[in-house]
Amino acid sequence: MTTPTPIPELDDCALACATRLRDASEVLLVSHIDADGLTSAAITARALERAGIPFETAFENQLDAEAIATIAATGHDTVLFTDFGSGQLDIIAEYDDAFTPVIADHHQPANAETEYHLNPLLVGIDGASELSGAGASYTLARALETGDTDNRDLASLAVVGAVGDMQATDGELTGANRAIVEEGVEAGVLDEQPDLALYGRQTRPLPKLLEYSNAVYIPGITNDQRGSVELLSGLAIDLKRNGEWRTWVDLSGEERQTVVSALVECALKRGVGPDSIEDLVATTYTLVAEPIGTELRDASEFSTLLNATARYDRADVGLAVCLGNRESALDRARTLLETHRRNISDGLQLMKTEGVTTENHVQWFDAGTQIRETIVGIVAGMALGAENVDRDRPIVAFAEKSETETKVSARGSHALVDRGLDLSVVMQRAGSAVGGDGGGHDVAAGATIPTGQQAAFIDRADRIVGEQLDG
Ligand SMILES: [Mn+2]
Repeated sequence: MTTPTPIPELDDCALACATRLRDASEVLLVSHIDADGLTSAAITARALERAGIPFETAFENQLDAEAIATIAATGHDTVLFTDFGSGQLDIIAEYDDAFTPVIADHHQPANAETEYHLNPLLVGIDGASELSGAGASYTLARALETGDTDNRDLASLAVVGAVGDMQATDGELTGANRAIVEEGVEAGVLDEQPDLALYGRQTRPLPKLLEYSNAVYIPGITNDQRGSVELLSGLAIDLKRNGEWRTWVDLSGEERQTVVSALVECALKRGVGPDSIEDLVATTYTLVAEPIGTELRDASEFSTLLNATARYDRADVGLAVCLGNRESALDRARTLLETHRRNISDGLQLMKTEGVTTENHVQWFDAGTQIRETIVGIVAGMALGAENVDRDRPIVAFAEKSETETKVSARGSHALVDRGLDLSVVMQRAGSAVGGDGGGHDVAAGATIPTGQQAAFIDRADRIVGEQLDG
């Protein structure tokens, strides 16, 4: 591999895994279906191909006992797991006669050991904020380099994976992720700049960029189409070109500065605190080899496009886009993203018309089968910024997962987290109290519970949130 390496702590392990893969006659690559898992698969697929190692690819939403049994039955003697595998080591170990596992993951390992196990947690690197599945896969890809191959161009996909895995803290990637960013910049595939932290800089019409700015809630702008257009119209900027709305990346540096100043002034006037104002600026990661004005150019938009393919079970489409298919796969991915956006807006509309139920400390909504369980969390997060929905209470939304299971998604605000809210604890405790389980992050978390337990769950969750906010 090309030296220096980005994460020296993982070098020995990455080299051992790479050597084992090279010794295999062929490999089954199995990855998780989400933005991090898709980029993990793309990175390792590219590296295996460059190393001349034959492989097949498969995806799983959940690596459970049944999925592992199916994998074992395929008869491959080497199976490479990316973005999962560590948490299922105990089950995988049962098949040591069937195949040799090689794992590149960043999740908490189960209580079992295996020889080829690449995971930042094993060397004291945080797997939640410092290295993603795609980052672990990138480390492996670097170790798979031979002769004159250079896999550093894959750093851009590793960054898309990390961003998609929500690893950015305070608006930027840190720790081992940072080392990967630096390699990408050196390899000429990435650029990083502080910029407006709004989603859609490459593709969204300017008013939509502001209107959908739910990272920082600005009264009269966020979720307010008229307010967003009004603010922009008052500036000395041409908002349209050839009859089409311009996008953020169409603006000159000076024009961007004008918008930022106006936005900050407006936010301050409407009572947005200085901490939130700071959140308006973040480090943005640009994939410089991709065309300007496309989703692929911005790490955050790219990861959203991948998530859209994953949520509708089209991992094949997401992988093809990562691997450079810019025709049918990209078209298909964009169609999926459009469908995804329509489903979200239908979901929001449903919440708006039916209304949420307010308890002492939480508010909730049961979508039943009317919102897909894969997007109910996004809808809940967006509803939290909408009119008629209180921003001082976390929102809990239910959607049917199967006949027996219900998905729970909870979303809070940073202001609530500052007051003590930790939804991961809420989901975990209320979930296990009703016979399910849950977890996640302080501001966004989820659970799966037996259908019919919604009321009992809300009762528990309401009490726990009350304790957190009082404490
Ligand atoms: Mn991951």
